[in-house]
Amino acid sequence: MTLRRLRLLTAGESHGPGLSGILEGLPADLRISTARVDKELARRQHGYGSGRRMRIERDRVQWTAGLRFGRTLGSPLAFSIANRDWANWEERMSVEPVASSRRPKPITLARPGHADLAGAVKYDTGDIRNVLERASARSTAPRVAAGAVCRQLLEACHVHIWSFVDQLGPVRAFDGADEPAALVSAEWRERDRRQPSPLRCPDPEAEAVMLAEVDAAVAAGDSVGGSFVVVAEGMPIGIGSSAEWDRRIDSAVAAALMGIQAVKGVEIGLGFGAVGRRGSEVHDEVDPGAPAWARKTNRAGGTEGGMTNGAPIVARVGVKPVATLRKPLDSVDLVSGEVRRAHIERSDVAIMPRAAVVGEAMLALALADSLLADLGGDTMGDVRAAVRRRRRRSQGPRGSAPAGSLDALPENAASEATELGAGGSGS
Ligand code: EPS
Repeated sequence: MTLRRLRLLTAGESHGPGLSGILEGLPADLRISTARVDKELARRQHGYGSGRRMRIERDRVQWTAGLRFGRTLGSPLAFSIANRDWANWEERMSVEPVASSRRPKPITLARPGHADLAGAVKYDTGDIRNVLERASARSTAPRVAAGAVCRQLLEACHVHIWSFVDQLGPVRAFDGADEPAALVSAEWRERDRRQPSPLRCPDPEAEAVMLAEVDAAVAAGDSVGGSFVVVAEGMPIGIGSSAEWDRRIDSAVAAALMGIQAVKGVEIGLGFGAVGRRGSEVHDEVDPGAPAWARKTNRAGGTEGGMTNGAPIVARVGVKPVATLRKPLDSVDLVSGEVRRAHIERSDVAIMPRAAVVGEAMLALALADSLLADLGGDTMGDVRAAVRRRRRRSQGPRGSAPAGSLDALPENAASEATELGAGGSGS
């Protein structure tokens, strides 16, 4: 699945000199706050269960192209993020040739669950470091920077994205409620932006048990996974398409989220929870008293027929435990064929709070792309005007907009009324 209008290319090894990205296809005149991008990069570094590496890095974006006076030019936006840890790896990860006597011992014991083994076969290398450096979750940093740009575009269109951790290991928040996002308080969301809790879980009782679960995994030399929920509020109705599988908004959202390291599953709305229920317990009735075709429930997670339906887009993302274990599983040496314990790298034990921030970035990228692909626009003025038009024709039945306003009518009806003169068809 590729993006339809935007293009994002990222590069960088985890312990190389730095990370880079190019985001192409943005409209001109989008105001970009660098502080906002850096804030998202800092959020990606926060969380209980992170390894020592996060104490070394202070991720900051450095723009190298595409901006003038803080606004996009419509040209490719290019940026870099330094790896502070590079100072400790200059020889081991040297870009220039190094005599074989000075090279580090190759890594030959693949970690089950990591890219190590398949990558070593694919690239025909006897040193797994050549694979793991790029497979590292460090490569999510430039994705978060690009996502922070997309998020600013979405916010200019009144679309807001947030997330929370809803499961860590076996511990699930809100007793596995159908619509956990609806149970998160505005206060928690506000506090999460300013001073996030250690695991970014909005159910404090569950979070206390989750913290103990991380400690238990550390003590056992093991790792834990979990799931997070990511939400986008304010998407206009009808973005995506039922006309073809690769235009469905669900495909774009799932592909963007599945592309995050360690992700093994994505559910939209009830997801797999819908399969055992009758239709009457799954589909969302329109709330006749509410404007803009709002629903009484949001079990669909904001998508129907491959299109946004105006309700918040809600995706739950399942993340497997980190593959590097202090007490490693068995492996087979790539060269000697000996059975030995898998390689140990410095690593995280639990990545849930950070993975959720990456999920926000990927959702922002997918939604900004779909919005731009569907509504077009070379400038932010064009994009905003198109979003406004779409919102006008999404207001719902007559009566939810001021009486006599053409905005109260679906857009086709409105233009028909204009053509026919006041009073519409008169029939
Ligand atoms: C990672 C291992 C750890 C993580 C890294 C992902 O790095 P290191 O081997 O340097 O300790 O900290 O994530 C990041 C550096 C990051 O910025 O997210 C891995 O094996 O994927």
